[in-house]
Amino acid sequence: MSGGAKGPRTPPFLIDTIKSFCTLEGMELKALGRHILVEFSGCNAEVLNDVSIIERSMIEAAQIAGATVINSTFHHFSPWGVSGVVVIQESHLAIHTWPEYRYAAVDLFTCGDSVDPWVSFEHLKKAFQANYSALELNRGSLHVIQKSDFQPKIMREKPSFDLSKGVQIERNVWFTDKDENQALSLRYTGEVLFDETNPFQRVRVLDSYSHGKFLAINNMVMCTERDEFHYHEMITHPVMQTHGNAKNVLVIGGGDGGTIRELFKYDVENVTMVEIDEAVIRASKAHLPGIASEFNNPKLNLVIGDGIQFVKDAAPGSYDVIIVDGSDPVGPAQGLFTAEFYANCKNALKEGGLVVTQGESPMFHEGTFVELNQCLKGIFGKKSVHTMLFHATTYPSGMWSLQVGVKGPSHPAKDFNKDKARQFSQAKGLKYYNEDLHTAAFSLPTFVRTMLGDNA
Ligand code: SPD
Repeated sequence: MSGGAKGPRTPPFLIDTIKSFCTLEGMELKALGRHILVEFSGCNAEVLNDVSIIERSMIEAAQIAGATVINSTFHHFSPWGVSGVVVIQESHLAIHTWPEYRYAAVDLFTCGDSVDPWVSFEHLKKAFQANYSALELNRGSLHVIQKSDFQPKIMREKPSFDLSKGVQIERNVWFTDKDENQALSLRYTGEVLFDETNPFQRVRVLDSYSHGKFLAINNMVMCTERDEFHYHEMITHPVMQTHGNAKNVLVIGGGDGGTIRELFKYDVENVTMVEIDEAVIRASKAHLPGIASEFNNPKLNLVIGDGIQFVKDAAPGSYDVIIVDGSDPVGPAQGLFTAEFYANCKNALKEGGLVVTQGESPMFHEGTFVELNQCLKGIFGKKSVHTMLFHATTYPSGMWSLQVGVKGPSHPAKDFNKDKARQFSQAKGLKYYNEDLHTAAFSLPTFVRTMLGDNA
């Protein structure tokens, strides 16, 4: 069977194999199983690179054909491609994809006559928007093999699962945040709670086994329910405690809501948040309510727009604290890593004000980490830029930085009220930040000091 623009040709050795096994017209051959080898070509390359879509399509293909799914395991490769198997009570469905060739090799193998593998084939053809060629083989032809009087020493008394109770599919599908050489992976349920691609970026909410639901932008983890407090407490409290009396605060980015949740633990007059992508807010409100809990706060001035332009247009001396809670420097966040942006931030700060920005990782993005530090030093002066490290357990490498620029003489590691910081963190039930960690976060390992030229 073949279709589409150009079906791959069948190699001669395969034709011989097929001839010896397959059902010939007019002759009834009995066999143990049916095996369809499918060549899907001209597929949608994005689909072939998306482990979630492929896993879901393969499971659906099994179920639509009437198979009983036992479990599945899917993996995506770097830099692209997906491999996976759905194990069914009637055998298996397997796939390997080459998005760069818009090609997928698929095996659909079913035993007995209760499942029609061509139904699975039809489903996948549509899902991958593919041209195809396919060959059906009978496996275990009863012309070739005979049943023996095999008597196992130990008979299985019961099936390994009780079909009357239904079968819990065990899925093994992973989200990976990576560059060419390093990665952080979270196993997730396979359910896609939110998935939208807009002109800015792709926004997803997935449900991981170890860290709860998580927000991903462009294949990078932004925050997980389990460890988001590390990041959101550390991007907020050291600068707020250092300032001591911030009333007007600006947040650039931060659409998941975690940073404003922390800010509203203070007696602020107003918080302006400028998020370029409303989909991030919508996804977080719908699926991460524990993080997106303060969007109805009357002191919030929410602006959906370009934070870079907003800071450029801001009146000088408007804010006590500016928090740059952006994504990594790809897509719309790129402009958050420029000298022009931080010069505008400095201009928008009051005297004594502080800007803090997520500063990437000295172990994962060494280049960006150092460049951002140099960029801030160029704007605020060498002595007025300070780097914190904290544990970001779901960002690649687990070691993340926050970089602070101060418009004034204060030193954030030293000039804060330790007693107030202790009382505040206890009263508010903070889980990461405390008065000791405030100072400790600014103590850098020697190799990081060296990277930043701070050893001299
Ligand atoms: N690599 C991840 C860096 C993400 C920084 N922003 C996270 C947003 C959480 N509010």
